[in-house]
Amino acid sequence: MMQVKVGDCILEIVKGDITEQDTEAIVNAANEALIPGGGVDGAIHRKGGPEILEELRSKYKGCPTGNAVITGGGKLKAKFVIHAVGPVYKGGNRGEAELLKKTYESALKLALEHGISSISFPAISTGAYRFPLEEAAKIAISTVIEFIKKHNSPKLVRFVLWTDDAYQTFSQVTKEISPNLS
Ligand code: AR6
Repeated sequence: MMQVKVGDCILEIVKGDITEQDTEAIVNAANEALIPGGGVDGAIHRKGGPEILEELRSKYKGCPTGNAVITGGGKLKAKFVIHAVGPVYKGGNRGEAELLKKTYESALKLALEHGISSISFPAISTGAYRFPLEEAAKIAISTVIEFIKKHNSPKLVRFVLWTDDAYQTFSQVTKEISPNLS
């Protein structure tokens, strides 16, 4: 586990399962159709129960890449799930980096609008969507730091990494970026 202070806020890097987090919100790595798939998405819907999908169906038609929508957390510990749609990686020349940044910003903006003070993120796009891990980590960490510096919120942002490789990469990138924090 690793913690870094950013102003009054805390950025945390942990290894674990996003569905077990007790932060007010957790973020889902969703798809544009908002139809449950595998990975994080599958785990959230399995553990959270059918009401999350019912709410998605009744409120939203879908969600374009780079955007996010919010529902309740169903049976999860988290009160809210923010469903964020990251880009499919297609070689790196199709705006994937900008879209991944926008995805994190969209999720953080929704959190701000709902007064959410603690949130957990997975490594969006690094599974089925094949975004290279190190580049994804640099974008994820720098975008979160930029946002919390600007808004002084959320008070806690936790990255929850499933694999050793993802945990090591996110920790290393945070170490490289954090000395520049003031
Ligand atoms: N907790 C935290 N991280 C996890 C967990 C978990 N329980 N399970 C997997 N990961 P992915 P994507 C990691 O594929 O790449 C779905 O089918 C995993 O090791 O969940 O954005 C959706 O419906 C990887 O590092 O999301 C979409 O169609 C990271 O979470 C599509 O996949 C993201 O992997 C989205 O693909």
